[in-house]
Amino acid sequence: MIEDKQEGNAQTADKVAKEILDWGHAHGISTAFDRAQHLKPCPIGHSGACCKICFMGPCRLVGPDAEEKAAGVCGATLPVVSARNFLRMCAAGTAAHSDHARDMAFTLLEASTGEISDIQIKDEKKLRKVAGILEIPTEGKTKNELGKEVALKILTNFGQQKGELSYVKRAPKKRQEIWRKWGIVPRGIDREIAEAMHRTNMGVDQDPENLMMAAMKVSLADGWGGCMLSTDMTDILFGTPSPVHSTASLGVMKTDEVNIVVHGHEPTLAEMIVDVSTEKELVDYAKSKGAKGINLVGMCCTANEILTRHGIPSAGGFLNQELALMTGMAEAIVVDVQCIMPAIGQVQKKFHTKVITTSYKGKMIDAMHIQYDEHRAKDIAREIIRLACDNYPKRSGFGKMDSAAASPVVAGFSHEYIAYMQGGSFRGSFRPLNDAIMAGRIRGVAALVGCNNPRTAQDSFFDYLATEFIKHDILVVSTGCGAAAFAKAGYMTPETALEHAGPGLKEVCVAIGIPPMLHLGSCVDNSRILTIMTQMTEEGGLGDDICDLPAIGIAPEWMSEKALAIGVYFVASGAHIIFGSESPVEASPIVQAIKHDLWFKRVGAKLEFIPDARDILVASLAAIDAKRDALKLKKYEPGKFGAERVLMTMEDRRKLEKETAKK
Ligand code: NFS
Repeated sequence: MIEDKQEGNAQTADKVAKEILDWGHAHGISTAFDRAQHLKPCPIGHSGACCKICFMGPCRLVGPDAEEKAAGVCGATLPVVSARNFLRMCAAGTAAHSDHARDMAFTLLEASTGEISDIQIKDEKKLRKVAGILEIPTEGKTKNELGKEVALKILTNFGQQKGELSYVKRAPKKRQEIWRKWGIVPRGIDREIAEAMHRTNMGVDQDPENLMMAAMKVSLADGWGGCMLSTDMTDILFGTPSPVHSTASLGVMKTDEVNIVVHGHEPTLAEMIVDVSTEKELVDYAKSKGAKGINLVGMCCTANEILTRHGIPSAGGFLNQELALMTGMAEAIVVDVQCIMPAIGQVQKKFHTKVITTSYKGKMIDAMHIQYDEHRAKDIAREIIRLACDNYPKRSGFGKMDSAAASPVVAGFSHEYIAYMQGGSFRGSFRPLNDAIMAGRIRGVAALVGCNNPRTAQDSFFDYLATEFIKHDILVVSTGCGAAAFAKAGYMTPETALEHAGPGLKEVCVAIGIPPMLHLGSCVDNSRILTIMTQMTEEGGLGDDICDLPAIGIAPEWMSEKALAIGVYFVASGAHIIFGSESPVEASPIVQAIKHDLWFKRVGAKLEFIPDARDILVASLAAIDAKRDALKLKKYEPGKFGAERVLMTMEDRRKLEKETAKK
């Protein structure tokens, strides 16, 4: 598949998606996979050399010696233009995650004050923990009193004008000092986004270094702001995930049930649909329309949210959305915000599927709109389900109608659960993982995250890198569409460790009964990886800052501005990050050097773009081994480990917990 991709032959490594694509080709339906082949990217914009921030242009800074000689009408040079474009992408990504977080904060507030009756705080333990981090006294307060205070405090993080975001202090001490030294501590989320837009306006910031430091600052507002806050509030409201079994791929669609696909990002409406979809009255309604029941499935990050909390099957990531309609079995696809292809409005016309938009922020001309209102949350969820049921008899028979096999998946590895599985409720910590890394049993950790992009054969880079990593004893953690890729491929089961993992990683996975690839949730849950890295650092033995850890982050098939913001906040947090594809600032060697060398000098990490999957693997292994060397850890040799504390098995843990509970 990697060879196919290099030759430009294959469109996907997802077997079920391929069957549907083939069916589409036979029936004259083109999708993003086909459009990507026909529509070549503009090489000028693709490499960051196009400036369109004012109406004297667009100015396209091309030609030999463009970096030295070319300039826009205003005199903006190529490095300024590239850095400005880059900063704007990071600001947009930050805005998306953070606006989602803002909505979660209002939901938490209204759930706490009782203005919303359909949603209640589910994880009080986490609420109290978060309140502690926010320095809100918890003594003697009810969960709703506390929920209100937490929500209000979080809301101040958006409009705060001075000072530091509340969660900055969750980072390792050394990291905080680095941020303060370089002036990149985010003050308020909205302030950083607005300032980034101002600075990139015509005639403001004209220093590429300064612009690229601002990219780190706004992205930090995403990671330690929007994303982390959103993860915490979602856990508080809907529960902190722990492992659940489910299935993944477009094979989750059922031929004889009402299929409802929930797609997008904000989990609130999806949670309501999950809640009411099993109500007898609704199931009977589905049956009255000739269906055997209601089959709810997720897509993109909404899928990850309801998969990790409820075990709802995932129909896959970003590139599967048009294909879900092409099954001819989707009665409704319910969308809110982000990563929703305008194309589904067109594809729907060929099928009976109803595309239902639910956010005033994200309407589509060809869709029907049912505005989500949390004050009537469950009623709206019921209305949507009934509508889908009404649509069931309208199936035309056109579509790739047969149910393909879906892969088994174990998902739901929150950072809390990962600590728990390394020692139970009373001794949960990251010590065993750190010890296993120090001893060379586990070589390092790789986060394989981010989107699919039809310019890469779907999932091919993910599949190749993940299987190679675990073969080399590298534990893989994943979120977003990357996690969906592994779930669809059937890699997220404990059995994968037996089949594919190297000897050290296999031992660890077998001892605690986990897959070698851990599903951590949606893209905002990349913040869980920040927390894990911080906890590993604080645990001791692997340096005292995130940049010391033998770890790598990779977004091999990225496409979204959100992915870029995530990549940059990880770099600013000290993690070495590699993106697949060409660099969006390729045209400017000066800006390339800034995100590589200058960032490395200042924050101890860099952002690389490497188009070839095999080169990504080589660079990743080298980076992990270099970190091991710098820490003077035992040289990694497959099958040869140093002494280390033995991990508790599940059985030991249960025994210990019983004994401790007795006491
Ligand atoms: Ni992330 Fe989620 Fe997927 Fe990319 Fe889009 S769904 S927020 S941006 S495409 S991983």
